[in-house]
Amino acid sequence: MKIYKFLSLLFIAITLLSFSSCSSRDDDDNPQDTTPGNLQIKFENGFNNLGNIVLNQTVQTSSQGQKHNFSTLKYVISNITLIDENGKEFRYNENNPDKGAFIIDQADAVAGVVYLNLNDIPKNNYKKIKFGLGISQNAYLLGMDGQAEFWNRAKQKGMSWSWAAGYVFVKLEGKYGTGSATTEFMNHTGNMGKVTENNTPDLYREVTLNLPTTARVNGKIRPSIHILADLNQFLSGEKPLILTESNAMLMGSSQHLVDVTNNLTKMFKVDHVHND
Ligand SMILES: [Cu+2]
Repeated sequence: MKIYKFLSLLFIAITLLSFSSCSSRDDDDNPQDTTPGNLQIKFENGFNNLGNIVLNQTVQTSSQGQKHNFSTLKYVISNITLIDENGKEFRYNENNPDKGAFIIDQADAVAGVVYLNLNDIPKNNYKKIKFGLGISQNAYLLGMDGQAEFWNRAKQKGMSWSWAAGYVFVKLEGKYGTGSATTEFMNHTGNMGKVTENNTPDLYREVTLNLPTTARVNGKIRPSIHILADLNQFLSGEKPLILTESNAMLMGSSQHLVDVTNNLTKMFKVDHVHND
């Protein structure tokens, strides 16, 4: 009986040893371990000199001296792409709005931050992030059936017109004025349906941002890319804009909204990356 007891103890010891050598092998540095990971993206909407935007509360003065605030601040992000150290791209559900498009709504912000959680990201060290502001024509042209889920979500969030017109890309509403912000405005940007057929501007824009530190995605670390959006770009951007009676209530892709789009395209920057 004693020899059996000894053998079974030996067996347990060997099993334990092989387990521990196994677990020491799937370290972060093991190139053989290709377990995909998750990634979080944080969007923090603010005025760079005032901090987070509180809807109906935070009042900013534009470079042209106009007071303004926001009651609604929403935009669509899609076609998120991660670029590694060698310039290789991972495209997250490209041109598939049901899985790869998101609505950033300041009303959903928790302590100033709106969170996106992406799953099944290939293990890699990423140096850049690229994303679309709005919905690309390639995605829109899939038709309503090709994006029924996201189209419904957009509807619920007030980020759609009729299907023929399509999505609202950026929805800004609030008040503006000289001495104080008292006059209502609404600037809703977006494409007027099929832009080539309708001969209208395409307001979909892609933004590429460098990461100040590498985002190390693997099975154990879920990095978080913390993006700041500086809404000063709206009126005080590359092209300073003044809200007037003629442009304060606009929807679509007219020239003022093209200007707004071009300004907003420059509002994003990655402030920092968390690797934990
Ligand atoms: Cu952060």
